[in-house]
Amino acid sequence: MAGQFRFSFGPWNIHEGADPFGPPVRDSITFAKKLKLYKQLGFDGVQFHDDDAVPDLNDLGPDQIAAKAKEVRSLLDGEGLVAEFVAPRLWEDPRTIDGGYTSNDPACREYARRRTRTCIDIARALDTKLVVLWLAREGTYIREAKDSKAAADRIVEAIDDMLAYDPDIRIAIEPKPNEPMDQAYIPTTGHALAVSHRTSDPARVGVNIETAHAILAGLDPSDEMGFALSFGRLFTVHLNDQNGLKFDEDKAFGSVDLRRAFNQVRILDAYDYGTQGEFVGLDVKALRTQKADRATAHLANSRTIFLRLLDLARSLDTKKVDALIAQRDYEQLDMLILDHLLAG
Ligand code: 3MF
Ligand code: MG
Repeated sequence: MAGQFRFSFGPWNIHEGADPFGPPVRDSITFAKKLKLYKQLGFDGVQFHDDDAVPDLNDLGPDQIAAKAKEVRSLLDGEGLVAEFVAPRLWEDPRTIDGGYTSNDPACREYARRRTRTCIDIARALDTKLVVLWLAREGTYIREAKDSKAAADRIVEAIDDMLAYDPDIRIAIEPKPNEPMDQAYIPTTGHALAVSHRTSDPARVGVNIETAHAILAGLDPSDEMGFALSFGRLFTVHLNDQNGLKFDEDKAFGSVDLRRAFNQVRILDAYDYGTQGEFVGLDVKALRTQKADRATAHLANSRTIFLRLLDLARSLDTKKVDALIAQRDYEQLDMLILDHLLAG
């Protein structure tokens, strides 16, 4: 049991602190230097965007992309790390201004599909079969600007294209209700799994549940996880925290609501998350106010909180819990949990 969890984060989680209102406040750290920090911080897996692995990939040919990916693979090997997933970055290129798979422009839709196939090639070169789809701009600011029925059809078609392109690849859709868009087309786990069931191979299409994204949708992250676990489709998670309905904060795990974090750890542990190779992924941002020499503390702290909550999940007196459930004494159950969290 103990120690079975492996942790991952993406290189963007160590960053310069720029936000939409101000410039960077910390120096950049090279990718190779970031990789050296993973093991020190207690992490074994690296999450990638396609261009985290192969910068400027739109300007490179297939051989150059393959060579660069191979180089990154040996960097990983050298550090004893593995790639957890690769995600196509479909929100920066001018051809994705109006979305990728759901763009109204067929040339832009074709670009998004081509870029995704390249992302799959990179995933294979990095020896991972998992592709994460954060559908950043697949939505609208103006309701009448796109056809929501056609958008859902196009997302299904784009995923079918990926499944056909590589028979081994698995897709984890990362739902988020808004930001950057006013309304996203795949806002929740339920939407993602409904899409999954319309694809040619639903078993290969699951979800990446991010704590903050579930909260932004007004939902409880642990219930979202339970729903995905029930379908056998929780392929990965992006643990973090979020202080109410505002911009996506990516705060350290458990830093806003410990009990909500406890319940996420508890459901993951209860249903053997991790035993099929799933990573405990983090998506946490260093605060802009953090000085450079301590700007990785949010990662180590999030991992520590996960492990401490894991101890609490495992030491919870399940007999007492079951007895209170049998008596329908949920007030006392509430108190038992609060006592347990305070004592821990
Ligand atoms: C957006 C996110 C992203 C995605 C990442 C992987 C910065 O709100 O959470 O993290 O998780 O791009 O697709
Ligand atoms: Mg995320």
